[in-house]
Amino acid sequence: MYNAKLAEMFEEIADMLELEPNATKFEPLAYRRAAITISSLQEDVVDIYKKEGIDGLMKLPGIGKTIANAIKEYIETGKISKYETLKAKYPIDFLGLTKIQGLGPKRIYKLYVSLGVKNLEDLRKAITEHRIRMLPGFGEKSEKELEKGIELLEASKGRVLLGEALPEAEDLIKKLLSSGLVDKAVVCGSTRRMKETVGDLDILVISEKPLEVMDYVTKLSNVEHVIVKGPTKTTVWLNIGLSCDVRVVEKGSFGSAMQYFTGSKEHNIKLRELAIKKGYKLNEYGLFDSSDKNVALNQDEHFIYEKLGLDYIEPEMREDRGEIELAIEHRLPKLIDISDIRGDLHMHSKHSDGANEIEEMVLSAIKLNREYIGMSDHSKTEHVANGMSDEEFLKYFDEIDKLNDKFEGKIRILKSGEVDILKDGSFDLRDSTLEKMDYVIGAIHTNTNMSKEEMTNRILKAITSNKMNILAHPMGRLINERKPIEADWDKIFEAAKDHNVIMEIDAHPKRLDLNDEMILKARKYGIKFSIDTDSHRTDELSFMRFGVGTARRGWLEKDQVINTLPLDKILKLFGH
Ligand code: DGT
Ligand code: CA
Ligand code: CA
Repeated sequence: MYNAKLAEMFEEIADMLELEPNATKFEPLAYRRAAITISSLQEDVVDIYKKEGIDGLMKLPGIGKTIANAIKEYIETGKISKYETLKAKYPIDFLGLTKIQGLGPKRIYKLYVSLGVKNLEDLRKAITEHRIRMLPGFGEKSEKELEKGIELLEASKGRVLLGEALPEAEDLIKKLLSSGLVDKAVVCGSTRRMKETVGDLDILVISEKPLEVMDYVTKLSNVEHVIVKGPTKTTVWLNIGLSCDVRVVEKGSFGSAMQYFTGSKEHNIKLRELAIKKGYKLNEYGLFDSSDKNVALNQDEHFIYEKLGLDYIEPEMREDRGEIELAIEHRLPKLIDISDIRGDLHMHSKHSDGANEIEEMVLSAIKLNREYIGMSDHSKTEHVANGMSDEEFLKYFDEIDKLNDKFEGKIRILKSGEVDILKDGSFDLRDSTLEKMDYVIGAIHTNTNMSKEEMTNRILKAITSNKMNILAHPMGRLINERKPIEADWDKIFEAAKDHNVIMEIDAHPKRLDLNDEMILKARKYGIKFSIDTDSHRTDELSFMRFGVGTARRGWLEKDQVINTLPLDKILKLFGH
């Protein structure tokens, strides 16, 4: 798949255009939009181009003639001349450097011009030699922050977001299944467990023609190079910057192999110990009794758990966090399922930093069979996100009223806002504006470096004000990029329980916030959760599954998640 590579090139073109004195403001934006469109496409751009040509490409949101032609050029020649020209002028690794918190194209260029920094390696050296603190506009504080940014990046090295890994795995599986060479192909490992980041993909295949399968895999357009190729296991490096193990197994061992390669390792170790206690040997080939007979031959995973005296454990729970003990006692939670979801309470439109009109978001939600959605654009403190004033919110609500008339019987659009919780714990909108909302989402975006005590008090004040219904992305982290805020979560969850404030599970693959561990902690307080996509464009409404996966990793059941409720019940919950 060229999608990921192209998206990266467009991002870099945008970075470089931002430095071009005679480029308009619109140009870099257009390339960034195109990058987002392409990276979230389900289909390979090559396939779109082959089927429908330039016109097919131009039908994609945010892709005009210039960019469609650039895609064509890349497919045909492997190069984009605009990229080459700019790159000759700015020989800098923007992709690597922009991953560091606090570094945008302009600052990167400054570092290049004054210190010759071209990549991460150079940057690290400049920090060690204390050359950055001497630079005007940087100083000692910046130098230390860049150092921290590099540490964060190193800690996450090589792990790719679930939001990128899962669609890639699905694409590979689709191709394998359509190759005519395989009977079955599934994804296992951390991807199947819906872990927020993935170290490598693990794909399991049944086939009578393993050699041909491996030939087929190594030639796929997703593959950058082959790491090892063998008849039972092949490892390839994918264009998206992730390695992938493909294993071909015997038909009779498929269930056992699926159980084994789904992991986690810790879960498997405990399960194997249990098997030994019961007189069995468990491995990727089967479950063997004392006479070495595979009792799980031709059986599925469910059989293995049952044979060991356990209830079936869903993949998202297999982390050795107490699930095996519960399965023995038949006390496992019945996990929430994506089909339980009825609404989506957090999304943006062009009224703040979203890419689509409210109506486009509504149509997209109808396609997903949502019974209701909540429009929740930003409030005024979020200048960069084009946040709205009190007056603008009133017009926003008028537009929602009109759309509710238009879509009556099809979907209900709820009025909300992602309202900034200021430094002192107050909101940046008037009470009269908040009262016009069906429910209020509070969020922290500014002054995120407060001390733990100050931050806790700020959030507690917002919770106890009784003006807020949902706390958005409570931890405020961006996976691999921005650390979570510091706060006393026990106090916050306790107050949330007392004041009926709902904790969000933001389903955006960069956020997944609350994360699994925090959900496990929060659920003990008996509070409720809302799984929201925080969509900024129509195609992001499908992020719901990542939020549901995270909720399942946090052991949540349907009745702990408010957006599984029908419309009337959810309105009642919000006090209407
Ligand atoms: P990742 O790739 O770091 O995101 O995490 P996983 O869980 O996908 O780990 P990976 O790819 O190393 O291995 C896939 C599965 O194979 C793992 O979840 C469980 C199984 N596995 C791997 N190594 C071992 C092992 O040494 N013992 C046991 N019992 N299982 C293992
Ligand atoms: Ca893996
Ligand atoms: Ca692996």
